[in-house]
Amino acid sequence: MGGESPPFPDFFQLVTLDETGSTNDDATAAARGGAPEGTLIWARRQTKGHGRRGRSWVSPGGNLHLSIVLRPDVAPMRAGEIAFVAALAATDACAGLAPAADVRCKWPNDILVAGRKVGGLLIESSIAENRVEWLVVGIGLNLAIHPDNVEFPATHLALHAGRAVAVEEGLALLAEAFAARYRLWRDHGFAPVRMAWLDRAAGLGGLIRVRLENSELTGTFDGIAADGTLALTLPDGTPRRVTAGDVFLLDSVSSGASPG
Ligand code: BT5
Repeated sequence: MGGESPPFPDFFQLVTLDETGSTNDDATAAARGGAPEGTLIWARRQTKGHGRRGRSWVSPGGNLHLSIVLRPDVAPMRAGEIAFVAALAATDACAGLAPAADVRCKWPNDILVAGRKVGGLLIESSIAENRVEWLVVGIGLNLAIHPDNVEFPATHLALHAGRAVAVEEGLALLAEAFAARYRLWRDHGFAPVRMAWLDRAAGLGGLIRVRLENSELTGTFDGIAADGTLALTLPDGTPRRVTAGDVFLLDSVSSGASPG
């Protein structure tokens, strides 16, 4: 709405939809059909937006929902690094929209503002002949509205920006940030991405609970390893690595609040 937007990065071929089931479903179908790197599917509304493990993602008009096709041609073990690239891009966009807000990444795929979930990431991939054939990076950001009846407390950006945030503005900022962070990763590898992510990590050094498929762990969040796995120390001093799970922050040591 009239605001100055940066030019949309050349990296992307933008597909705009008024409504769809899920941009991730559309983008994975497009990737299977040979869509090139940089294909970006943006929908104003999703009727079947989803998160991990079949969980649903509330996707009303006014919020941002998009999925990007990537073809980085790397070994499969590097595919997980893209979640950190995407998290950084999403936090960049949030920080740009709400400069005074405390914007954090929560492992593995949450974006937090003021300790509440403002966005989420869903990465899907295909491996062929021991290379990554394609990746789809789905990003949902609550700009205008958030659901209340969710497991992790949610929020939306306009509340923290102190003004309405047009979805076109969010799209432009996110696209610009994504292109820049992806370039950083392509040119310099995971190390600078990991450092930047740790700089924005929620709960670092604090107590966390990690919900695994069939069990739970509680321990101190030490950071992420060079391969992107979560590193924590159990109360008895045992170090542990976790590749997949849900993290709950049990205190707020580095959530941006002044340390207690
Ligand atoms: C995520 O999953 O956080 C990943 C969400 C990815 C959504 C994007 S939108 C564009 C693309 N197309 C898709 O279909 N998906 C991607 P997960 O960590 O599994 O969290 C899901 C949980 O978050 C749900 O079970 C709810 O509790 C909660 N939730 C649902 N909608 C929410 C919202 N709008 N804001 C905050 N929390 C929400």
